[in-house]
Amino acid sequence: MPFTIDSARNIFPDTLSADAVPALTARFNQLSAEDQLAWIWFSYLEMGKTITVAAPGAANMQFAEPTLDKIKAMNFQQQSQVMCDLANRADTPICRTYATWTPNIKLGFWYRLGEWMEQGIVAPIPEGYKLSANASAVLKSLQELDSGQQITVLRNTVLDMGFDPAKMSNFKRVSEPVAPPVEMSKRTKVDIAGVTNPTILSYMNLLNANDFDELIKLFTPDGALQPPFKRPIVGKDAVLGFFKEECPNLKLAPERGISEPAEDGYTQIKVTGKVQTPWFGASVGMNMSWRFLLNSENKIFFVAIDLLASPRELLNLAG
Ligand code: 45D
Repeated sequence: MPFTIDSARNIFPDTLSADAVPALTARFNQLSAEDQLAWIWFSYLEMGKTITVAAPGAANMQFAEPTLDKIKAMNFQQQSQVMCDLANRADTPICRTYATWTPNIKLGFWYRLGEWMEQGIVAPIPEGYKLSANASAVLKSLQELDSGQQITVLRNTVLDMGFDPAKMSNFKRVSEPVAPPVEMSKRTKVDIAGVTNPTILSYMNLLNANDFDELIKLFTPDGALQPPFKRPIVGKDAVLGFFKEECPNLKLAPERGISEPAEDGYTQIKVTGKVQTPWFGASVGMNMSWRFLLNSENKIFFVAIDLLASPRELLNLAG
């Protein structure tokens, strides 16, 4: 029987992903809006002791700027209300605008608010605010995770805020302009122990070069990509859109892999290694795996990207 997207999701079933991330995100979502904001503030401060967030690029900020200006002009009480509305996913103009932004615009927006809170321009979390027992327990669980898992939880909490796009009739996504691909002479090449397949090497090298128009040519027309903890994104157009919105300036550092024949002339390849996000650079190396299913023409029919449960999983290449 030929592969379907659903059956492809099960290749290399022994891959252990970081279940603690969705579990903690779900617990976070049960907290009150006040607790959520204070929780993010405390975890952000806590993380800041060991890792630093890089300032967002101007491209990520231009669409958030008008909203930020409005918030800056408000009094503390109104500012606190806006932040609570975002956490409550309320139906307000700002929550609707927020819903149209890409993840990087949302993160840039909160980055700026965080700076302003520190500088006293935006209402801070009240001094002496005491987290509920529940929120403290969630914070403690976060502290027990590795830094790659911590920043993923933090990213999730920010992305889930704002009005629900599914409830918006005239929803139109706002994306920042895509950065041009890295110049040929400045491109890097990965080496993967155990993998010489040119499609896999090109996938890594083209993604590292932000060359998404070439990258998408490696996929079959009905090909799919499954990001960590997400449903597969199906079809070339949708996958290309995702690359342009969420993948600029990632750094993929695959280390090792295994390649095996599968049914119908397909090949399944698992690769493990590190990924850096531009937000944290080399200070956070996320332990990741890629599970590829290539058709007989060496085109990508499916790839799942997983955040791994532990560094030990980097060595788990069992089919
Ligand atoms: O509420 O091969 C305050 C794919 C307090 C593509 C605050 C990939 C109040 C294919 C502090 C102000 C993309 C899948 C808030 C590979 C308040 C592929 C602010 C993987 C919110 C490899 C909080 C890519 C702030 C991966 C500013 C895995 C928080 C990328 C900032 C992962 C948090 C990227 C930030 C991650 C988190 C980025 C900046 C996990 C960034 C996380």
